[in-house]
Amino acid sequence: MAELHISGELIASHNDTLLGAHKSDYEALGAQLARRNIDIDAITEKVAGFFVALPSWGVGTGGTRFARFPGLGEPRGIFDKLDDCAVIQQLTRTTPTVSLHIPWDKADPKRLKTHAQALGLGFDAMNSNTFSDAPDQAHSYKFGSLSHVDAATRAQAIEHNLECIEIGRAIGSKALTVWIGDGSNFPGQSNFARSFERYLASMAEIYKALPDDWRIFSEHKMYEPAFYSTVVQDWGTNYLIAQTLGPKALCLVDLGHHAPNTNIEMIVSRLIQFKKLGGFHFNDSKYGDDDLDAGSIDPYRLFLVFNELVDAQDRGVEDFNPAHMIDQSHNVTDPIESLISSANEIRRAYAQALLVERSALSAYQDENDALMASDALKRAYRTDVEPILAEARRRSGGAIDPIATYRSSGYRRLIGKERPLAMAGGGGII
Ligand code: LRH
Ligand code: MN
Ligand code: MN
Repeated sequence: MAELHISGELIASHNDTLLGAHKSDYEALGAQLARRNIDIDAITEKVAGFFVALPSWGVGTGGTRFARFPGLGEPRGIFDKLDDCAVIQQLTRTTPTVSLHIPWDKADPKRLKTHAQALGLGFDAMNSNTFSDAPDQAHSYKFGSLSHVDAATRAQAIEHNLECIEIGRAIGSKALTVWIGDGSNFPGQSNFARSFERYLASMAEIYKALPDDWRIFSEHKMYEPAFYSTVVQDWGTNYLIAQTLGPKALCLVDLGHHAPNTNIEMIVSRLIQFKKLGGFHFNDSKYGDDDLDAGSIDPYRLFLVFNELVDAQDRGVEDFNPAHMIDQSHNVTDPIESLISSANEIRRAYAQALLVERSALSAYQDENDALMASDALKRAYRTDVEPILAEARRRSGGAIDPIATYRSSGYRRLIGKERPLAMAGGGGII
């Protein structure tokens, strides 16, 4: 039977020591925001209602193409991963769901559900994997999967996605995320049009099997593992996919899957405008699909993405319900600490975006006052919203300082004794 690892008393006693300073910081910020006609409690409430899903594969050490350095107490499989995710949720109250990757996390759905429920966790989108070969599969994905030239290989990849939907149905998921590694390394290696036709036909089969209340997210990525071309390379192709498949098909934006300097927030805006934004894989990057911690490299970009989301919310865009998920690879930090910090950074960007004075911004735009328009964003971004984030966590039973509380819990040391230093249970080198 699963049990929570961080005691409520530990969180409470840690919070007690910080409460005095926290209260005065919150009051000071409240007074500052009141001068801007912003009610701090209304913002805190919104922030406390914002959640982001954890990637099951993120709680193990990731690794690179060159090496993997396992850490102490690596999860041995999905049940350990869920235990680690529960610790993050207990402390942050920001991450109540986990996104599974099949076959890495394949297990009896009943056990999955019971274990997660006992930890107070639910499941977000399912992720299929046709970018690597499972030990027992008949056809290799070396030369592609859903777009493969061979019909039997495509059928196998379709079947795998259908199985992901079945597992997802049994555990309460409502979406399937499909990312494929299909592409080519040499000009001429594959026919762009034909491979895309094959991909669309395969996706149409998966779409047909989608329950009515499910959504399917296609995830684009410019390169890697294919280095000359990929079948779903950018948001334009992704939009065509979603449009061709139908209303339950939407685009997933992984922040790391674009060329450096791409204006991602504008892609987000376009997808919202044409009702095809499905959700996000949050992470940060400097060069490529670095899978670094959200907000660690370019927090302003993260804020600008959230600025678009809040703008859409404010404009009352219909059926606007993007999925928020983290997709990171942790190599030099304790993955639990990285995920705690990333969840906080994502909420920070949201809180800052909520502070943008939108009617003033809109007036500056209409007057072509570029400087003041930019300043309206900067003013929100410059605001230190940490007291709001801490208060949102505290009010929901989480920790004012989650990393310090986590460190003092000794969780990593404890599980280090239980879990032998070995290979992580799947979800390695991506
Ligand atoms: C591909 C990707 C995709 C996979 C995950 C492990 O780079 O972003 O979302 O499912 O990494
Ligand atoms: Mn991703
Ligand atoms: Mn990626």
